[in-house]
Amino acid sequence: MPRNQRFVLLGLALAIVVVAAVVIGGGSSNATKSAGPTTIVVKNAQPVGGVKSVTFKKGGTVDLTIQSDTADEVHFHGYDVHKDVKKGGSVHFRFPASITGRFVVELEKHKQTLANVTVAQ
Ligand SMILES: [Cu+2]
Repeated sequence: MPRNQRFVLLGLALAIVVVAAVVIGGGSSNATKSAGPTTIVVKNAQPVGGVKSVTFKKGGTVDLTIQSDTADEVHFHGYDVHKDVKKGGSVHFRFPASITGRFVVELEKHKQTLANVTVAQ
């Protein structure tokens, strides 16, 4: 086999290894990272800093605290948990992240979205 032809083959083999490493590596870095305990502050019935997107890993724990200066009910959709919050009070949601999907956490009576929670593999 001529020398330069061998280099071409070597180059091709190297390219395949690099592509495989990128594909495999990319797959593992896509794994869900859990946000951990997260707090959302509500002022005048609005989430401070805007509507947050929070991700929890399936099989882990959803841990979300809402501190509110507005009395209302906080509704965690999908898991369908309702908790009343007093003016100046807080509510704590903590349960197993068993259902995958994207769920709205809403200040129910004000029909205000506080957070979009994603539970993913
Ligand atoms: Cu709701």
